[in-house]
Amino acid sequence: MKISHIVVAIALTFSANVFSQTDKHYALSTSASGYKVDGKVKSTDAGLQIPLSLISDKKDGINLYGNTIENLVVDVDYETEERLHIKISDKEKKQYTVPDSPLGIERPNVVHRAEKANYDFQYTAKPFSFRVVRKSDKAVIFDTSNMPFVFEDQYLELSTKLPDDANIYGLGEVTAPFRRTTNITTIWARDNADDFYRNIYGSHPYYSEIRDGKAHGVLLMNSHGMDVVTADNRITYKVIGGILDFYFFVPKSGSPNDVSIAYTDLIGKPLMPSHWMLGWHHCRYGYKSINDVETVIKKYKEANIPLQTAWVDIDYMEETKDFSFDGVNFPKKRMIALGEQLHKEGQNYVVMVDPAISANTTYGPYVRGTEMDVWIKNPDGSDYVGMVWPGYTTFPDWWHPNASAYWEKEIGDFVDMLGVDGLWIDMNEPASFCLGSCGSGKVDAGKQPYRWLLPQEVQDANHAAQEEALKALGNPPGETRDLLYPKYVINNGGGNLSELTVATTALHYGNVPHYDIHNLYGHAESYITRNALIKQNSKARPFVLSRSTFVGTGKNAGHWTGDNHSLWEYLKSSLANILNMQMFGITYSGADVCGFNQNTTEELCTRWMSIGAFYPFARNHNAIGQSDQEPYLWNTTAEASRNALQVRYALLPYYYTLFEESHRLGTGVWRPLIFEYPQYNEIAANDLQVLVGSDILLSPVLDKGRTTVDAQFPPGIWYDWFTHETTVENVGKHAEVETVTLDAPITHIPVHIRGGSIIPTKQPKYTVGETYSTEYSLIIALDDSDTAKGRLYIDDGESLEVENSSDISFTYKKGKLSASGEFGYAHPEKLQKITIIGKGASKLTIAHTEHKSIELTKDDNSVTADNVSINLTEPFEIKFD
Ligand code: MIG
Repeated sequence: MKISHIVVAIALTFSANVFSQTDKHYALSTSASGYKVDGKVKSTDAGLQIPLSLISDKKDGINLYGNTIENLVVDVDYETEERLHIKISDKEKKQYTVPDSPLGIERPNVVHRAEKANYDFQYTAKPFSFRVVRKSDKAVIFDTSNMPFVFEDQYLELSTKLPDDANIYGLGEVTAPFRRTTNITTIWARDNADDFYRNIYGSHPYYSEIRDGKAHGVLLMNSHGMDVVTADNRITYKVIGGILDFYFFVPKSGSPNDVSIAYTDLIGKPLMPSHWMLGWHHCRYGYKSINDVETVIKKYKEANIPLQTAWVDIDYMEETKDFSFDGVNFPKKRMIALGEQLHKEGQNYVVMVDPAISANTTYGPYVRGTEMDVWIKNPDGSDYVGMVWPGYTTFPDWWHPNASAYWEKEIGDFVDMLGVDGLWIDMNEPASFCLGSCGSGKVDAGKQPYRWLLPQEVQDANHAAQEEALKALGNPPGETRDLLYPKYVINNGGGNLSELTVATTALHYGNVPHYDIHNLYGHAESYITRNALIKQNSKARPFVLSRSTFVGTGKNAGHWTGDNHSLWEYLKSSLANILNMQMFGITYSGADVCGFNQNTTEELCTRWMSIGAFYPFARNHNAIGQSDQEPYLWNTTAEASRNALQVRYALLPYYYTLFEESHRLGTGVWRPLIFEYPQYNEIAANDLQVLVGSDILLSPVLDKGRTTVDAQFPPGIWYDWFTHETTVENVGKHAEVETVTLDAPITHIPVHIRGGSIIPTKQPKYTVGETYSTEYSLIIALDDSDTAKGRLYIDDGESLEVENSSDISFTYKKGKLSASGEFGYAHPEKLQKITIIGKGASKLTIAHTEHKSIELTKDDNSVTADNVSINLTEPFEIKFD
């Protein structure tokens, strides 16, 4: 459906208010002394090593925000053709570095210098600066020259130049337009309801730039708090600890997808979900009893809105204690029975677990954790006490050698008893309701009123007392840094670094202060939780959804973007948030559909269900105290949900194939248009449409009161999913991006298929299992030379270790569809239906002598062959005339 073509290119991006930006965070440290090469540059196994020392002639240029470190070492490793590693560290190796372990990042062991690298490394000796040049087009992709370079114990600063109006993507986690505009991105894991432009749950000091159609990526592997300024033709890193450990990703092709592949080669590939995880999920915080949950499941069914997974939030717990049940409203027996019932219906079950453990000597998980000594500690070695939902709590220290065993037991027993299919790990920034420590010795102190429920004077008094207590605890022994109040104050949305989290002075195993490790806490929990689930059931792919994430978390867990609001701005920004996660290698990700905080409206929830149905991880979720938002509550919402979910479920094999690609290569399941068509700068900022893989284009309505969408179409042919009409035919050498106004009445979301693609589908049913048990269909969408290509991946959809699988390539050329590839999947899978869309398709016929059973039906722009009945267990060809 299209209304009109508009020739002018318009910029499609969501806009949000930029908060006031202070000069301090923007400013460069212009008085900095800088460094010079001092000594012999050595060649090493994988590259070279450059010794640096401080240029000491400038007295005012040292100790800007900490203690200047005089001697540095630059290790330049040509790790692979596509990956350059530049590590600038203190010679004495005292600065904290991200651990080389699954609780940090497991680094590849590089022993040879890559031949024929796609990049050049160049440097100047005095002052020291370096450049990274992409060989193919001589583009200088990183250049630190003529800008301050500061290396202190609590302050690192380094900048690179950028061209005018550069296309920068990534850096987070933050709610902001996908293409970064002038801003500061602060990185410090924080429990916050998705404030625009402020730091929230996860930490990803990674960006990708697309310049003249070519992309590269840059990671700063550092777990400390930082501000990253993207302004004034530069990127400036301002980091409050650690080292400057950079990785550059420079694939030869310059394709943004290849940058994602190179990035995940280093950080780990995204997890492979099971079939069921790709179905529709429903959740809410604030169901009053298990009856509510059962009613929701029933009403979904009555409304024929497919529901795959029912979730239960912390409501089920007794006094919000992990691994316990509210005996009146969510009795254990009925919670177990709910799981059994769901499984009987082919549905699934997920519940929440928080990391904080109620500090109570009558509570098993606390007693056992104390015996195993797994808690984060105060500087004096006593157990650190914070406060979360159950009142005073301790926090597992994931780096303690007993932590995995502890969690395996608690998680394992619980999951085994309850029969859930996965865990949702929340509050792992970690969130805690005091400013740092709530004061030690609060074990058995009972449940306290949440701080926001107290009168303001009491809150202020408590806050002041907590700050005093925090200061009184002092620094860990031997610590020389100011961990509580570092002189460079990052632009943390929460203020003090220890605000609403564990104190930066608290200690992890090996006397590592929380200051250094804060951003890794949720990442570490996700790894240990995943492994605990695997221990409990080594056959099925584990399901973990984590709120806090770090570089590489995507291999352990999926992510939801946290507490958004039921507002149109948040519907819009959800697309950019998810696209960011795709880049960060957390491809199984989504936002709370219909909005978490505040009350949704029928129209907003309807539009949100329509696009939410296509989120890689698709779940409706609501906050406590907000009006209900189950999609069956309004007729239009119910209809829109059925419409969109039918497409989602039809596309399950396509999604699953994309997830397999993502798991193997690291590419996004959702992709911004610019990642597929990097040569067209007019789509560089478009974050209001997305591609699923490269072949399905979604153009949702994201504004109140609108029933049309101004959609950008990259060159090519684009067919309407529902009508098979050609919406855009824009081919030839001089084809440009075309903007089309699409009709989108309230229950409709425009979905387009790219000409040139072959899409595997199933017949949408109520559950994922039922859908998967139908036979396959193929949609062949022709390009301007009547050809098309596609891929289908098949396995059993649940095994952690895949024993047999099929990887089938389809091509259509000159009227012939052929299938080749690997056919290892043992179960007979049938192809039953083929739809060919494109000019002349409706004139096609088929040789009936060979395929007697086939029935052809024709449309204006397509032909469908039914009863094809071909086994997808071996190569085949089928010819249309
Ligand atoms: O702020 O468990 O982001 O999804 O429903 C309350 C209750 C704690 C925050 C999560 C949200 C969840 C809620 N949790």
